[in-house]
Amino acid sequence: MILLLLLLLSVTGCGKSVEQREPKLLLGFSQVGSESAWRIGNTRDIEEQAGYHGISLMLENANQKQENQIAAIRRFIAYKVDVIAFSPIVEEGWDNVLEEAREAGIPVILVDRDISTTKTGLTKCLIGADFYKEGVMAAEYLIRKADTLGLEHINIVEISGTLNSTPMRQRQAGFYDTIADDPRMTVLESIDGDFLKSRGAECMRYLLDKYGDSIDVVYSHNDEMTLGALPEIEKKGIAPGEDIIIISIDGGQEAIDVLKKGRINCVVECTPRLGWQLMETALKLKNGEAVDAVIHPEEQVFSDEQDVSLIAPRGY
Ligand code: GZL
Repeated sequence: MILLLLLLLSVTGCGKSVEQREPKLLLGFSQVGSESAWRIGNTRDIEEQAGYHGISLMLENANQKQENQIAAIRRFIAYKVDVIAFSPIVEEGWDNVLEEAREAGIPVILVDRDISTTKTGLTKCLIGADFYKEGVMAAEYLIRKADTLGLEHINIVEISGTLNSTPMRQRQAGFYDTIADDPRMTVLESIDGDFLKSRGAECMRYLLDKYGDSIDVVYSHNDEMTLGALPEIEKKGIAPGEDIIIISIDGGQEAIDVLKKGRINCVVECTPRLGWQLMETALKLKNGEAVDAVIHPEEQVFSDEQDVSLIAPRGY
């Protein structure tokens, strides 16, 4: 009986671990880079979820270059992967390579960021945050804060993410649209910080030199740039979170720790945990099942309006 059972297990593969079983599909994923704690957390989550789902993952890091992403997608096509997924560093410039994927019969999933195209059917699904809503939530916090403090005129500087990327365009649009009708609000200047900590510091130095203590609010499109900006503010003898309202986006552990210390006033969450949805969607496409065109994760706002000591560990 034991021999029969062992023979049965070896034939059906039931005795194999997930790693040893034939992968359910081969997924090619082109990642933007490693520019932030968010991005690193996103990569880690995708790798973990591929393992849990028994999916073989070919993950390529583009190191912030669109040409590297295009080359990676072409390699995935040549390798005949079952599904291609990528987070487009910017919205334009993808039509040709995505038409090549379509001609090869390989479905494409957008993760995190979107593309801009006049063509239809180049991708099957977008799994990522509602960045416009993140911008709205950031502005709604500022309006509440201004009401609470009784501020009559508010000068805002914006440190934006990578130009022409979906998060940069939509976080800006959501924020601007929400403050548009508030006569107290003035945006002094918006400057490209490219989602990088070093650029965040450079941008803040420039803005402080130009506008000095007339700055009331810093609206930063991600935590990395915010964390680069804070020491530049403090070098001027200005207390971030007190003398200047600091609003950031992502919600990584380092920024939450700084929020708890009162040096940031508001952090809008942008979850990097997109891996489970990606793998579930890839499996549906492999099996010829319908998938949703857009999948947005739930997201929240952390701010000095709440008991920040209760915020659980963030995991990225
Ligand atoms: C947002 C993601 C952004 C993060 C940054 O989903 O595209 O890119 O906000 C990251 O930290 O660089």
